[in-house]
Amino acid sequence: MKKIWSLLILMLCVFHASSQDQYTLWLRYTPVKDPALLASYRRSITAVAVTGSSPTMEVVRKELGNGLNGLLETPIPFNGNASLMVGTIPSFPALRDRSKELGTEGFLILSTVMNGRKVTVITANTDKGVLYGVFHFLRLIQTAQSIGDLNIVSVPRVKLRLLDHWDNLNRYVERGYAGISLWNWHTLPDYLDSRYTDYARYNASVGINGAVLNNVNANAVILTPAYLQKVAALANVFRPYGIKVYLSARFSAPMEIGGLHTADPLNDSVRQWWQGKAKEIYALIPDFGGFLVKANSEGQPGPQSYGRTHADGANMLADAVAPYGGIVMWRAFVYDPKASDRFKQAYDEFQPLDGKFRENVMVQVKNGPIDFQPREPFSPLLGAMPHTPLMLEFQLTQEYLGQGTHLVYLAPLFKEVLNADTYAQGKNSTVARTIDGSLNNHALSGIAAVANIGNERNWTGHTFGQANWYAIGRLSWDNSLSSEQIAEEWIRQTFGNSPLLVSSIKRMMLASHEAVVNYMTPLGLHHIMGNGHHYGPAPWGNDLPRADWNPVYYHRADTNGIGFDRTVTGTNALLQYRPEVRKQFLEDEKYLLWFRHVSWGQRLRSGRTVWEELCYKYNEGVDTVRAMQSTWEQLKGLIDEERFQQVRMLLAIQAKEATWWRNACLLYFQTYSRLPFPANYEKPDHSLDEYKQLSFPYAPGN
Ligand code: GCV
Repeated sequence: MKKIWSLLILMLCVFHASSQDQYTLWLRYTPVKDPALLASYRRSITAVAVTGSSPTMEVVRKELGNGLNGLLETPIPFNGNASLMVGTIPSFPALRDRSKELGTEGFLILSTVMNGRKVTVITANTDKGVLYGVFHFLRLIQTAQSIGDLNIVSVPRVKLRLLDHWDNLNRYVERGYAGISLWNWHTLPDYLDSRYTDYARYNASVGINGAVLNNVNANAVILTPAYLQKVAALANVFRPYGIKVYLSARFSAPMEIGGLHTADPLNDSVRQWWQGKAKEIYALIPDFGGFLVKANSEGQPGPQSYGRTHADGANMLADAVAPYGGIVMWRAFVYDPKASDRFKQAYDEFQPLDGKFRENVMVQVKNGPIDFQPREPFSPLLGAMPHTPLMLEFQLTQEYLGQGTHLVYLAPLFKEVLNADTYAQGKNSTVARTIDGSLNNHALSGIAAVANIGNERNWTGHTFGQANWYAIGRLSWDNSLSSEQIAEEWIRQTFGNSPLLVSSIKRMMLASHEAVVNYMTPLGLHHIMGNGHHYGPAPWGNDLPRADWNPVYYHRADTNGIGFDRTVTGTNALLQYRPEVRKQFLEDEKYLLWFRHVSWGQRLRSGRTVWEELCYKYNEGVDTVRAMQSTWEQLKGLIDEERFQQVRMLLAIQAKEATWWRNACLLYFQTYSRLPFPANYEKPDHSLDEYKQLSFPYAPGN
């Protein structure tokens, strides 16, 4: 009987431990398995000394305590005889010279000799820098690296590294697939859920230093006194972790909550209202980051309603927050049914405003010209506003990339954009250099990513969604890291250091972005998904009142061919890029249908015709997902059963949906190409009509 009880208790512990595991993301701090490594770590870290007493240094102490005790499976004393010494530069007079290299957030991890003893020092100019250094040090141990001889200087390339939450005040998350919003506005400010602290901690561990708490489709209520108290409570929790809060501001707030009859940015009462609001916010939150604004876009109010420009609107808000060091992030995501091509609109509206924004305004540009598609050419604005600091916006939540159920590792997408050359100032004017401010000497620089986080126990719903959160933090900090390096770091910390696990999961992750491009939108197809919820394929979609909402607007398939002619014979959107870029986009078949309408019979580099290549690519996408499934199957027993089964089921959904995408799209395009499927291709399991009949009134996130 006693045995049965012990067994039951053990089973409960195992169950509990495994469900805890997913909550703890990449900070699992499980004991180092390799005995030789463990012994060497234990020899190097016999005791720790942390100097400093701020709330951030308390976090440092706690993190080191938990981290080292967990990893080394032994309590590490915190005392003066330390072999690991942690504190800001003034604690280490001998290292004063290194201060210049580190800026306000960078850190130094150094193996050195002090007072005749071999020690490791983690230092920085600020407490926040020390915290980043500590997380890095723990990452080295978690990923089984040697810590014997370190001289690491790491400084973030980009200053503002933000998550944008599209969270509504009723906790519904627009395009959210991981539960409801983390922010429980109803119980704030009195009840501080421990998840708020954990959220800040995980962000800090990958270098994220800001969060826009509410949806860009904003509700003015967030700016009322009661809600600002709630925002301030979150800011207090986040502060020790170096995370600032920002808010999406509704442009018409002076009317909705301020009782004014206008929101005209040049109106004195409006200007005063925003100044008063800024004063009120900064009294509560002295380090408030600033405002994010979506204006004159998808029904949101904005300065154009008063005949004013985006610059007028942004500058008015910028003036209000400037006295306190705040900034305004003004989004360039605009499109209008009157435009000849949605692709061109952001450039047409914003490029002429270059140089007209205040110094504390950043224009926030989505990575592509349309809307977070599986693959987009980089937005032409990224090479066209040298006088304005541009903030790059990515999307972690997979609105167009399989939503909550597809395993898609996004670092390759981020890297493709960051590495793209705009040629704005000759060769090597990459998007990365534009965004980190080095190309045009901007003091402000930033990357924002639409969060994929909700209140699901494992934060992101899909375990592999965690990798995208991780990746955006690491890449915003250091855009020279490769997708592969980041994947490997994440896998080792999340699943362990077993070589088979690492290599197999990495293979799956690195193949996954190209796979989703292939099974959804190969060869440059874009925006052919279901209406509204954006779930599943609907290339036939043509019944919405605005042309630029309909998939047929984007693929332009007819009996002659397929693709959107954006060359000089079409909308000439290509002209928004430098000649070198134009040439590349015309040559690179990855972007073929973004820029050209080509005949079904045209031969491509592979020797296949456009129709054959489309079939080939769709099929390749499906095959890759099936290969991911069999790789995963081989990992049974090497991963805890809970995660193994979850990912297995999700991969099955992904394989089913990839097949659905392939079949529905090819059957539809075949009505124009009038060509057969290549011999021995898997036959579609439904007719085109059956696919068209599918309806998903309750698909999430809409
Ligand atoms: C927050 C797309 C999404 C919208 C989103 C919008 C934006 O259109 O479908 O949900 O709105 O982008 O980025 O503002």
